[in-house]
Amino acid sequence: MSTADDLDLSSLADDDLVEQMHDDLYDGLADEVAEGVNILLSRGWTPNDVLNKALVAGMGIVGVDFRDGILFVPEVLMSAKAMKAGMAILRPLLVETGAPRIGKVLIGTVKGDIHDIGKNLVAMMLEGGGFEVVDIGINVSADDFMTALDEHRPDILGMSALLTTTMPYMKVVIDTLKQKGRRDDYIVLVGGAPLNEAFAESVGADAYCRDAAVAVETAKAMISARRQHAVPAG
Ligand code: B1M
Repeated sequence: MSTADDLDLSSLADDDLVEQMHDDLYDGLADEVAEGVNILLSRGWTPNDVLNKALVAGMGIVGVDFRDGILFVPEVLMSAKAMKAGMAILRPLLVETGAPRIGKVLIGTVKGDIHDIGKNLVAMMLEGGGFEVVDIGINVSADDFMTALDEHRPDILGMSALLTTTMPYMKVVIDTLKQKGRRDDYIVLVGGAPLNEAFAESVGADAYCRDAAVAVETAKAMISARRQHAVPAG
């Protein structure tokens, strides 16, 4: 199914609409994806369900065909743009929280890597989970991480990598922290599709986060454990 100009998305039942949104994401149709998001929200879908069932699942289909050489970079860039159009609508809904901030997270995608959809999603969910988030973008060098850590003094450093060729750079950043005697100043969380727990351990991170929800849970648990173990001053 591909979106014809005269297809009225609002006439589709939920399942068909979600399927159509997967197709529209695949075809890089940002306006249609945004419209689909708004329709699902107006039908009472939670922002989380729209995100996971319509957008993230759709991006998974794009990923498979990219891997298999059916889609190429320009097409996937269009899909990424459409994904971001949908995420932009969900963002204010996912991050709204009246609760006091429970900690600060600085997050970036490591040097050599420009994938940012997953990182942006993690940043959004952390904000929704009550964290202040400083997102320093993509292709971030160890020096830039150090400068940003000095400037923002977060509790948690989060790093993202989507390529097997860039994930080892996380060790460069962590080793730089160690050389400066600052490794223990931060909880270091890492994530990205090619990573796993063993990798996180091997580079000296505190934890691997499989997805955005796990990132929020892990960040909360680790902040609370660190605060419990902190020796009171005086
Ligand atoms: Co790229 N790409 N890409 N790509 N791309 C992958 C990653 C790939 C798996 C596709 C494939 O072959 N199947 C493959 C990597 C293979 C490998 O290394 N083993 C690949 C490749 C090869 C490339 C290029 C080299 C292609 C080329 O040029 N020939 C090139 C590299 C560019 C570079 O970075 N230097 C490239 C380029 C691109 C685009 C620019 C076209 C585009 C990125 C656009 C953008 O991000 N703005 C793109 C995309 C979109 C993808 C796929 C299709 C989708 C990634 C995505 O957004 N997923 C991807 C295929 C795939 O992953 N299945 C692919 C959705 C997102 C919600 O999931 O990012 O996994 P994810 O994030 C999750 C978790 O991983 C976790 O939580 C997130 C939310 O639940 N998480 C964290 C992520 N970061 C975290 C940080 C944390 C915690 C959790 O910190 C605490």
